[in-house]
Amino acid sequence: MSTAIDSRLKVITGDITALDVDAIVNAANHSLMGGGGVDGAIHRAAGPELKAACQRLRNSDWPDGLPDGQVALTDGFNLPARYVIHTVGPVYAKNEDKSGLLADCYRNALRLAGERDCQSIAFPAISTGVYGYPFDEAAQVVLRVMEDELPNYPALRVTLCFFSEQDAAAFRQVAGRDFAQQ
Ligand code: AR6
Repeated sequence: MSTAIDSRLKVITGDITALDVDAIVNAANHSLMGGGGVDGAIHRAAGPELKAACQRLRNSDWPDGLPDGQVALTDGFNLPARYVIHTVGPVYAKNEDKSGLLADCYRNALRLAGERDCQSIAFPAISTGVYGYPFDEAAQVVLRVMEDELPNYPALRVTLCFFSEQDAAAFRQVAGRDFAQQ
């Protein structure tokens, strides 16, 4: 069954660096200095100015690194997106519930996008790659945050950008419904 937020939620498969949205979210690490996965792709596509901007953020606001669940904003430089919202997802641990930290990534990114008057934001599947979060558990967290938070940002459209059709299908399966794809 669709819900009230579905008219503002898209689920697509593709490369987040190509999206023409106001902000894309980066699944970064504490250092903010780049890495593999989507982080590496975003740094490559944005160009070296992104790393320099991240270094400035480290020097000014986050000398000890960006903690799990927190967010930091830079420009998008060579990306179509105006902003990159960097966040650090939790590393999955079997015996510890880190769903609150994963929810914080999404919640804080939405808040920052709202503060910057963004009308569109795209998220990758934070923590579900190198950081090992089981996809279905992460999908449940994402759905819950969207259902709770999107009503607070009536002007914001959200794209969940999965890297494989298999992940997009798994998300639809967890949600029990289809979503717009474009
Ligand atoms: N567009 C969209 N999604 C992508 C792209 C892309 N271009 N590239 C990969 N993904 P990961 P994490 C998907 O590992 O688990 C980095 O080294 C990927 O298939 O990028 O939060 C950081 O520096 C997966 O579904 O992020 C950190 O050290 C999802 O993005 C660490 O990895 C997230 O996978 C963060 O790990």
